[in-house]
Amino acid sequence: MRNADDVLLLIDLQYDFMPGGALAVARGDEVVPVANRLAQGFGHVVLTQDWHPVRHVSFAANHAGRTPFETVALPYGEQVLWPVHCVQGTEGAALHRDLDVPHARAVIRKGHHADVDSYSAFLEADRKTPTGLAGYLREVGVKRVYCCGLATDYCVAWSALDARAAGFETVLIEDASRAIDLNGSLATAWDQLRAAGVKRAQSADVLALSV
Ligand code: VGL
Ligand code: ZN
Repeated sequence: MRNADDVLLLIDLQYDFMPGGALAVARGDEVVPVANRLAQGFGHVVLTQDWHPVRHVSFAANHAGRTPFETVALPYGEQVLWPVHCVQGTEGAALHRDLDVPHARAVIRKGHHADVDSYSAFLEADRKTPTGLAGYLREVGVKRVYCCGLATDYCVAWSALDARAAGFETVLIEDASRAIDLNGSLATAWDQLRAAGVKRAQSADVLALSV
């Protein structure tokens, strides 16, 4: 079992990111059993849920003449336009039923402001509105954050970079994550993660307590 100052952050294990979902990540369902195994080794687990209002600014359907996977310029920067996904209260926004983490202590819902996206579990896409997760983790004495889930190159990478920026030692568990990989986004994400000092690990090593 991991120390009390470690947390496992399981990102967006929701139906819309699974094969057949609105924003399907290839082989995204394969990470659920890996996440379950990892969670058994952690006393402290936190989940996230992408949780958008139906009029969310990240949905291509809310921009006349735009189609998914194009980008638009928004006041806070460039935004990829996505298919409608993870709408609050829908089946697609629900956590996968096979996720077996009854001891998860908190669920952070993100992307709930209609005008701002939030890939990161820590900071919204305006890069200044906090979700409160950093404060919560600090208050309960967490020092190290293990991140995994969906998608490696968006919500997992952004969460890991922000965990690191908030001063936590940060590890991204590669085989417990799957990527969207849009226009080279996976390679770019790994470059940024490496430069920021986020460690790259495999679940077997994390379970063996060697990372
Ligand atoms: C995500 C795109 C849009 C993710 C969420 O969970 O990686 N990606 N919303
Ligand atoms: Zn989203």
